[in-house]
Amino acid sequence: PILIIGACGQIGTELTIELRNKYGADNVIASDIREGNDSLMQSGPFELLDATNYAAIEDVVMHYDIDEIYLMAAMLSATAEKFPMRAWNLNMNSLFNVLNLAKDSKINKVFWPSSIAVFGPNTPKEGTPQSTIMEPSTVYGISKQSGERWCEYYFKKYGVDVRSVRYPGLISWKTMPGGGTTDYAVEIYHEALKNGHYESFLSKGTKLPMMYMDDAIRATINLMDSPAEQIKVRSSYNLGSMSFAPEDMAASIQKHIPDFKISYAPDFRQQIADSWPSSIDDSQAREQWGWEPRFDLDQTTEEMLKNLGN
Ligand code: VAH
Repeated sequence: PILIIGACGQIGTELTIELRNKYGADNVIASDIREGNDSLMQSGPFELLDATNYAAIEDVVMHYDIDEIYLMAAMLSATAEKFPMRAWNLNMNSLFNVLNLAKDSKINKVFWPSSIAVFGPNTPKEGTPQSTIMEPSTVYGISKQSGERWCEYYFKKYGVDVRSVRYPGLISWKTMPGGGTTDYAVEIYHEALKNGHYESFLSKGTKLPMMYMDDAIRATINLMDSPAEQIKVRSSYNLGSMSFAPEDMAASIQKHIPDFKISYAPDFRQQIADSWPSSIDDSQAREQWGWEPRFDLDQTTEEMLKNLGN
């Protein structure tokens, strides 16, 4: 069986649905610090679980005979700047708990998400390479860079089968994202439908690597299903699909809602976004485990407006 820690989050919610479709609801245990929405709670087993509590995770692992853990709980970039020590504690101790369960052979495979936030202001911005300068300037980015180093260490030293991707900004409609710098790319669709206007907290020209959630979920499961010998990167894989700025999203939305207007009021998140890459070189993911994105910006816009508009 699989345990998803952080199953109520933006990615966790959709991973839970997809993995339950694939393996059967009773083989996928959802857990989070708080209960989720009705559809999640009614779709299979759920446990209230604090990701920083080793004994509590171990209890769930033993009770359900868990083989694999997807650790999706974290404090994201914008919120982490407001609570640095809480973010460090959650993001790092949850990872140590899961890596140590694997090191002690209580589970045998781990997925842990990294992020383009591991890159910093002096990282090459276009076609950011898999291995390059990484001086993250956010608490979240520092925690993800440290987490990558620990994942690779546990693989090399203890043979822990931990796998990871550096997610770009993710766009989805099933849940609202929580506390990210790329959340503008989700909010814009809600606002476009509600009042035909969106005031973006990132300025015009802020180009970031982004991905539609269906692609991100497919990449995650594809990586976890790949034979271990194909996985040459045990820190975290660059993963890319599209890159765009707020004005590109507005143009895409205007193909469906011609009167939609965007305005700009950059806030503290602008500085975070400015420290991140504009586009990503994900050739190693493509070569080693067949990564291939499917959704571009217009297809994403169609999906978002169709599903949010109902
Ligand atoms: C955030 N959505 O904004 C997350 C992600 C690359 C962005 O890490 O913090």
